[in-house]
Amino acid sequence: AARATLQATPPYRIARRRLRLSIDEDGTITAETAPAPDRTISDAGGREVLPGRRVRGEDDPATGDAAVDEAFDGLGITFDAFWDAFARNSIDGAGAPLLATVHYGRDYDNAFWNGERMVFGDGDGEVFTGFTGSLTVIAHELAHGVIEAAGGLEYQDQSGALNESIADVFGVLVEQQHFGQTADEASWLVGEGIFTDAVQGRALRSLAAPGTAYDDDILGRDPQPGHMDDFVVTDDDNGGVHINSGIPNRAFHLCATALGGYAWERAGRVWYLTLTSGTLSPTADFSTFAAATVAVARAEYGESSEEAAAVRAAWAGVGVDL
Ligand code: ASN
Ligand code: ZN
Repeated sequence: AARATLQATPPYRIARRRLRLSIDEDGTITAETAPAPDRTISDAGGREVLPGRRVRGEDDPATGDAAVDEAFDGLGITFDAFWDAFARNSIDGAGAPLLATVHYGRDYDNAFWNGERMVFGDGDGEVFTGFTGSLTVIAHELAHGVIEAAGGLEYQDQSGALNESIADVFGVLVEQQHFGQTADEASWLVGEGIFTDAVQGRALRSLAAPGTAYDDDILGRDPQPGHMDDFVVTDDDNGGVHINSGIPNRAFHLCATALGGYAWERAGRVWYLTLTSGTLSPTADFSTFAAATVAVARAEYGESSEEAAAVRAAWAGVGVDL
């Protein structure tokens, strides 16, 4: 008797879409096509020159270089999370390629989005290890691209702190989706796992408790406030964009934990729709953004919905007036 074997390795790639099969509790199989990422990882070889040498494309196997493969995998996870949670197809919503450079600079203690690609340092080995070692950092940098594509938030003062905060929110949401964690189960940490053992600290930032992520001899104490009473006025860091982001970060955490369940489903959806509404000014301050989230929650869930109430209470909890 003839025997036919259909061999294909999932995910099935047809053009740049994948067929995904899922099975629910009562055994119903659903087939859907989802967009696939288009990743290119380059290697700067320890120089601060972009893009560096192309080392892995979408259909290439793992390279064995941890930074290259972590970037590749992290970008894929982030791409899928944005699609699954918000039906967003890549950075621009239209399938833009995902470009990343690793091994950027020597002892380079940072990662960044430069307007067209994500760039990751290896860390100095004293304080930081490689920045691709954290999924939340990879998702944070990709989220900067999403924020820019959505109309942008000027990287200065409160709009800059919102830009940082929204990148952190998506950073943690991607991780929560990847691990299937509810708001109560999640760590709410950004940049866990990239400190060396010499550092007294859990992560770069905590959305749940800004100001408590680290307290270290070299790094000092995590400077983030979690309430407007402690807003930091400074000229450093574009007006403290990585400091005052603690305030909207904690507002998101308050909202997500008040609602419970998966944070990306309701709190995350409200933040995402606010960002992508097309009506958010690039110079929006905390109050403007807060009012916009409340308006979105009311429109999406109803004037007197639990969601609208949770969003309002969250901003009140961090001292941001609507
Ligand atoms: N790691 C930082 C960030 O993505 C780099 C920067 O300040 N641009 O926010
Ligand atoms: Zn950032």
